[in-house]
Amino acid sequence: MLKAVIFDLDGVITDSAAYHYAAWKVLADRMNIPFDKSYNEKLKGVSRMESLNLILDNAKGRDAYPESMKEELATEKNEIYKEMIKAITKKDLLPGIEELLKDCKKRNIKVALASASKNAPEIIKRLEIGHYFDYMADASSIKRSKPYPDIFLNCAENLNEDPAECCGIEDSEAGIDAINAAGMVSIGVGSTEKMKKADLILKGTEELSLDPIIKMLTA
Ligand code: B16
Ligand code: MG
Repeated sequence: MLKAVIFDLDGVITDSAAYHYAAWKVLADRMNIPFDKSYNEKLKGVSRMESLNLILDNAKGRDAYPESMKEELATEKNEIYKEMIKAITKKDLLPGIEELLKDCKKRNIKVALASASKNAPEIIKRLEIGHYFDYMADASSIKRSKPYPDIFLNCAENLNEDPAECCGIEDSEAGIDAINAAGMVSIGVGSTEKMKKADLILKGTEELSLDPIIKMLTA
């Protein structure tokens, strides 16, 4: 039985991944570090500090910068990002997401959020979808970030559900690895190449629906 659907935020519920890229790009350009959209794929689902480390690897290397400076750089990026996400409204929900949330509620399937973003509560508020969630993981209290399963297991535990009866929806490779490691059914939104480890691959969020997921769990 499908008991819970656990959503990633950036790139699944809304395209805040585009704002993450834009904010990191401002920082990288200011520091004269090469950074482009293809390299940005590595940052998806990864924590703020690890994202910065990956960017600094393209310059003098992550170990060449003192921790205090890295804290400042991460804060600088976050300030730029926070300004950018002020533009987010309900209209920025990706296609099919609100329908899926409503369907979960109708069928008594629990809903949780497994986002690595410390800005997740602000974005959920801006999208006006907080009332659909039974649980939202607090990114700052999760020790190991994706691809470790911790955030997905934290959701299952707080929902009081067996991970084997949960599914996770992700747009990043690190996220799919995390769902698989948690022993849940993994739904990947994106290209077949990037999502190849997912149990079910969908081109876009408009293709999301509960029946194929339920079928996979009962097969
Ligand atoms: P913040 P998700 C992740 O969110 C993003 O994909 C990743 O690019 C970002 O670095 C991370 O959140 C941390 O975000 O700096 O806002 O705390 O995809 O897990 O919803
Ligand atoms: Mg994501």
